[in-house]
Amino acid sequence: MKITFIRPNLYDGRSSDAMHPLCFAILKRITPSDVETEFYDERLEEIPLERKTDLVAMTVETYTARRAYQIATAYRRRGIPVVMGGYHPTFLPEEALQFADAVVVGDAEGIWPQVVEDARNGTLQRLYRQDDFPQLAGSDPDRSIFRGKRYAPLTLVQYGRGCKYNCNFCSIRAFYGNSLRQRPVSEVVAEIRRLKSRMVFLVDDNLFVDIPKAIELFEALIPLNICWSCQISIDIAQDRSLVKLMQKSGCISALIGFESLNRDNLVQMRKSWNLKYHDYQTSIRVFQEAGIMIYGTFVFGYDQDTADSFDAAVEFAIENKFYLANFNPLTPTPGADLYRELEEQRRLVFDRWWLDPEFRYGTATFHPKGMTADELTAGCLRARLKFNTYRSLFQRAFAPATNMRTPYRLGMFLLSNLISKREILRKQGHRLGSAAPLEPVEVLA
Ligand code: B12
Ligand code: SF4
Repeated sequence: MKITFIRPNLYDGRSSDAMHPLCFAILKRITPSDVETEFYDERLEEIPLERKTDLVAMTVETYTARRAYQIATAYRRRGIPVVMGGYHPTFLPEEALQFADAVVVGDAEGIWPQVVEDARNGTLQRLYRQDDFPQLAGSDPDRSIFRGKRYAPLTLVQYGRGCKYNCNFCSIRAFYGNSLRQRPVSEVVAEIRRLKSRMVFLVDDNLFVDIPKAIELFEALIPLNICWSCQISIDIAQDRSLVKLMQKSGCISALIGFESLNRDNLVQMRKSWNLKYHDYQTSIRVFQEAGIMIYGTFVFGYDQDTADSFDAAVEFAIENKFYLANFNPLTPTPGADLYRELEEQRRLVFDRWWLDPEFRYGTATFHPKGMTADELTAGCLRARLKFNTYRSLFQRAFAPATNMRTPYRLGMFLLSNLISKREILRKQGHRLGSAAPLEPVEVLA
């Protein structure tokens, strides 16, 4: 039996910032060893639809749903069954089942071998529901599946899953519920040692959901002498010794969701804890004095935002010499409370933006209160372009404690900014999927 794993892109083209999709290294590890596997990442290569295979398994996010459904239809027309898993099918299994033969809801661990067995026996079920939150001990992603593919030169490693916060726009709580799970530190350290990578991206949504466990990890990372990046919540700046420990263990950059400069917006999105201990300026100093470069993210479209909010956020990001920054229109995704709220208030522009052929990446999907949807789209694009001008690049580069700390850092700063600029221009205004209409085909016998 042969399984073809597929990571669809947002559209039917290539990207230059692709990172290893960890879910396939996990799926590969838990696939029975007598099953042949192959893997295609549409961000890097065209999917060879004509190649013979027995089962296609795709990961689907909301932004890639339209493209995933198109690819699935192409395979199913050839009589090849398709299984989908990941965030989007977990939130909308009924929708995914219009295009797939089977859907896996939730984590793959503990359920995937059964799916493979059923496919092998021709008894594939429609829905496989992982109602549990499997323990992560023993998880050992098999990255051999990525061999020969040109991904960004950093290694993605997951320590834990879930978040203790519940921001109203975020999919994480809806996916993981209240469960917070970490892998044993010894296994994470062994994995990093084995990979011999000097640059690691810890992909946890919030590395600080359990502070004692974060400390345990950082202490174990010190002897590895690696550089690592992460995603964290800003409230951790209250504990300078912890930030120092991050630095000592090799942290060089952190993605932080600032989201808004307006306190009422933060309250509305259930993120007022962003300002619980310090104002932004003080928190930023704590990280930057420890040499940690900041990748700041902002969303626009909450009730206090107006057409003037964009420039203030860009100025803030440039003045604070952020390593990178993103300025996104608030985008309701299924599963998040925000989606239900906007749907109830009848403020959505599209019925399902992720399937709509008129939707374009980077554009508004709902009607904000303080500006028009078009102003929201234009403001975010303006902010992205302004942050990514060469003038801004030079202004931000001159930060001896962070972006210019070493020649390696400066190189990383320049390269990341140039790739980010190119990807923004490439993705902005792009339709999701290809121009082909969405055509579900009959379920296979
Ligand atoms: C790292 C990351 C990125 C990286 C890229 C990662 C990569 N490999 O290319 C960067 C920073 C570039 C990125 C970009 C974006 N990201 Co992102 N990203 C993540 C993050 C933090 C970790 C991904 C990861 O490695 N997870 C670890 C693996 C093991 O988990 P997993 O993929 O969920 O897989 C498990 C299950 O879902 C399931 N499963 C998944 N697929 C399949 C398939 C089958 C067949 C089966 C059986 C099971 C299964 O089993 C797996 C093992 O248990 C996730 C959040 C998260 N915790 O996952 C967000 C997340 C996936 N990203 C998200 C978004 C929105 C984006 C962007 C669209 C943002 C934007 N506006 O541009 C972009 C574009 C993404 C794209 N599609 O091209 C959202 C998706 C929400 C949604 N509803 O779809 C998430 C959930 C973040 C969030 N807080 O909401 N991202
Ligand atoms: S802190 Fe980050 S990961 Fe956690 S709920 Fe908020 S946005 Fe999501």
